[in-house]
Amino acid sequence: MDGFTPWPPEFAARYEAEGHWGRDLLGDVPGGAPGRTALVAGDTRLTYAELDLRVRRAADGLTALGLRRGDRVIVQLPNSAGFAVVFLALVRSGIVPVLALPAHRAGEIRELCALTDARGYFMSETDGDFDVRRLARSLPVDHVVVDGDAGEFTTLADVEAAGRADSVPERPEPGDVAVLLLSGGTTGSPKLIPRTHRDYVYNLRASAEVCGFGRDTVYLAALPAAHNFALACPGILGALHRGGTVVMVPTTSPAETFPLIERERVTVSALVPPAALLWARAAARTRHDLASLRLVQVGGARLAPEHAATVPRALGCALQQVFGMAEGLLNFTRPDDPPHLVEGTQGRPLSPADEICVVDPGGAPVPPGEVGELLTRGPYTLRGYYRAPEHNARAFTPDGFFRTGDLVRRLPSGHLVVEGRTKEQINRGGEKFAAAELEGHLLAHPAVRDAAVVGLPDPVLGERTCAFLVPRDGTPPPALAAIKEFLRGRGVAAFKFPDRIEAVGSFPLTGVGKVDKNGLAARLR
Ligand code: J2J
Repeated sequence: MDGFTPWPPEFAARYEAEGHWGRDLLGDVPGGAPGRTALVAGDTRLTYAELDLRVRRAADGLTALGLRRGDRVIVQLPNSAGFAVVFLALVRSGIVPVLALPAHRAGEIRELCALTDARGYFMSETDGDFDVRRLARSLPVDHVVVDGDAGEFTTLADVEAAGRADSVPERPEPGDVAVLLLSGGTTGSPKLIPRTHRDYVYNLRASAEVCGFGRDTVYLAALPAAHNFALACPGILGALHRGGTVVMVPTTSPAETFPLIERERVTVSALVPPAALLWARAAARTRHDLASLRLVQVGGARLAPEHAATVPRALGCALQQVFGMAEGLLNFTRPDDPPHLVEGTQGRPLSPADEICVVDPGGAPVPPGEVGELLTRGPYTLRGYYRAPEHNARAFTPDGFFRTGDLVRRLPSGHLVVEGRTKEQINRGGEKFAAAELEGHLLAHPAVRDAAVVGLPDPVLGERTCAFLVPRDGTPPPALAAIKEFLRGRGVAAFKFPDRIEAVGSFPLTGVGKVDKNGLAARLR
């Protein structure tokens, strides 16, 4: 596939020789006994045999539509049986899903379409105020497939009905790109992460091993399935690989998840810190039985050490901290780690082949135990973003280490503590976006001369978004509500909306003439 940076041959040979990379394909990952329950979502319950049948028909139906190995399609589906069927059918046929979040809106979907030359758009029925059909009509794709009432488009059910269960599809190669994941972003335009069959299979298999997933695992996918954490760390794919059961729900809200935990005897789930806090609080007064829960994985943003102690106590299960990234590297605290490591660190690398470097701003390694930027290289960490050569020249060192933009401290045990970041990204309770992206939208507002987006500390979200605006001469600064309306009109996902607007006359500058964002944030303290 064009725009994909492969691992250098000597690294590929090593990852194969060491047994990290095999020949298995992502679409063949489900590994449960035919009669066991693979998937529960809403009113749908599928055994492994039923899931496989639906995936085989859908894969053939997609080929009948004219989609081919290597084609890209945008998938924007909530946590549902449809997501699992579409995802597995696509990767089995070598068609590459570009995983958009349900929260994305027309602006983001259009950009992803343009970046990937997508041939298809997979969506669900209109949700709330989002006129997804109007968007679908305007996209330059050959196929729109709807999970639900399709109107003028094709339904997923039609695709499955048109497909034969006994046809033998063309199979991708293990080194092919299987899926494109969305990066949290640090620039004005979206960045996509190519994950190959062999690196992603390794990712989910090794994660399932570390987390002890097995046939008795009942995994609740409450974070968006399009997110790496819920998809493959070990997530949905890890649970299916080990023959467990996946329960899909499109929200982390206790009102919806707790009844499901009780009914399905859920054993494990993954959460971002704000959701974990919500669960801990709700657990104190719930009438639902959560005793089946054995493990809650928390990651995506910093979990405060005091919460790390209270969350597992309130839920009556073990905690695992996960410091991961869709780009690759995953760190987990381990089941046999002592409490001070589980509560006070974000885990250690998943793989013995993960290479970790902690460096100062000049790129030199810092003394052991000191804070520096985390660089990494390994068998499931990307070597380049998709179709982004200029950005890649900055995001990687010449010897292929990915510059994570995270500031960490490494303990003698190898565990990492996340201390901050260098990248200009907002992490609002685990939902990420580039400051530059929001600034770009704000600059398009007629009353805005300059914009700087900064994350401010927040006790629940970790961070909330403040947009500092320099109004144009003679215009009053726009109010927060007006800015949100403006962003909605531009098709921007709501999680990128600022929580607060501050009008200023000018921006303070750093010594090298950049906007001093620390200085701006300090003004509010
Ligand atoms: C502090 N910051 C964290 C943590 C991620 C598992 C878990 C998370 C993600 C994820 C993921 C953090 N403490 N525990 O893909 O498989 C911040 C860092 C990191 C960025 C990556 C997974 N866990 N972060 O969050 O691609 O800044 O992946 O570089 O969405 O989130 O974001 P993302």
